Amino acid sequence: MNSLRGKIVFITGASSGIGRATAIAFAEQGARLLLCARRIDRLTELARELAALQSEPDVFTFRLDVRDPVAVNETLANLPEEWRDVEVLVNNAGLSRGLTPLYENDPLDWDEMIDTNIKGLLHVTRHLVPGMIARGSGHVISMGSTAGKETYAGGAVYCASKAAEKAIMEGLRIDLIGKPVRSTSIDPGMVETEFAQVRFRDEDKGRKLYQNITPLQPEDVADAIVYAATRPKHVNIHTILMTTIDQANSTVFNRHS
Ligand code: NDP
Ligand code: 8X3
Repeated sequence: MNSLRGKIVFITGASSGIGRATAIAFAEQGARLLLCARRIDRLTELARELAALQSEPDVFTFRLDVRDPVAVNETLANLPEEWRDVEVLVNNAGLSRGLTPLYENDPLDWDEMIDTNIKGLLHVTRHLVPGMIARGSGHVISMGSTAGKETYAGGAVYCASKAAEKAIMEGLRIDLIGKPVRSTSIDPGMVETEFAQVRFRDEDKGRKLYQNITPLQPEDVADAIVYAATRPKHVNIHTILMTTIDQANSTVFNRHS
């Protein structure tokens, strides 16, 4: 097993859902946590929670909008010296907007999804991988989705963004061949987070999506992320495709009533 004790794990979008659960799961491994999101108040609250869980939590939180490439490069370049050697990058920040036919979509929603899910992932990865190569160790783990495997109605651009994540992670793996840096795509189906509330811009509608079904929980996904990161260093987990037992693919669900 690859111990992460004392190693820096950087999680984008740690203020909610999968990113938040992943921060807690890596803290349990004794990792040092570098956490960003736009909602800094949420990160401060999480850091407080981690302090209650651990005797000596080592957490550094900062505000970052991954859609802004200048901010990504400047903020990461100016991290305190002791927080720069990222061992594991978790590209988790992401979102969907809307569930309507493509020809009825608001193009601003396309920008938000593409700028976050694709370009945000690219800029953060581009900034951090050279250091991993130079130090001779690193791991890039990105959030894909069943949506990147099979497109569903109303999800053309979100699904495209996750299909892009799949291609980017495959390309990164090819480009890293011969280098001691691993790359993994974690591809869940429905996970009960704020994802649907953000998609619909409606808390009630978002919550209802997870009724009459047993969805994956953020902790299930965090567990898979930690699994990939803690394999021996010669083991590269390419993808983990995972759903609740109530989901067969992007469109087939077992609703309980
Ligand atoms: P949540 O909405 O609960 O969390 C999304 C996180 O992303 C938040 O912390 C949010 O923080 C952050 N984020 C969004 N935009 C930005 C941005 N521009 N800059 C920085 N951080 C940002 O959703 P999930 O936890 O479900 O989603 C996490 C990832 O998992 C996403 O990539 C999503 O596509 C993927 N996924 C989700 C599934 C699901 O069913 N829930 C299934 C498969 C994949 P803040 O708003 O504070 O910036
Ligand atoms: C999130 C899962 O099916 O809502 O990627 O797109 S889904």
